[in-house]
Amino acid sequence: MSKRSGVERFSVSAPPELVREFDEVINKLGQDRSKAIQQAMRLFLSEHRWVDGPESGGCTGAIVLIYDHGVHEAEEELTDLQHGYRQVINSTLHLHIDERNCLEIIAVRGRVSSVKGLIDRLAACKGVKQLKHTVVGV
Ligand code: NI
Repeated sequence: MSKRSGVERFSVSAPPELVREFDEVINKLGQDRSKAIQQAMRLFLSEHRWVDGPESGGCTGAIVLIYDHGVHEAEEELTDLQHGYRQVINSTLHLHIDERNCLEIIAVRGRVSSVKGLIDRLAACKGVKQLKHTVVGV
């Protein structure tokens, strides 16, 4: 590692296929590797840093998930789960993407431990294909 005028250099190991795909997207966007890695690091921090706070600390944010409502009991499981976490869910926006897929945006505010628990349990639900969240500690 070497330091030079406000930047720190470091090397990273990654599977060649991941590097190839990464470079392809970077080239299409007209960016360079360093800028893209910095952006990825900031995203990583925003995704994980809020969990660092005290268990009793508060947080606010949004969870976005895409799921297949055709999967047996997926809808019921997600609804039951959200009822169980109603103390941290401010509102839920539901969009029917197509015949099978749904997108839900869940606005959350409450204890870090509860929001973390909700995210973990949503991610484990049947039919959930994608889950992302943006949460900040308050
Ligand atoms: Ni739907």
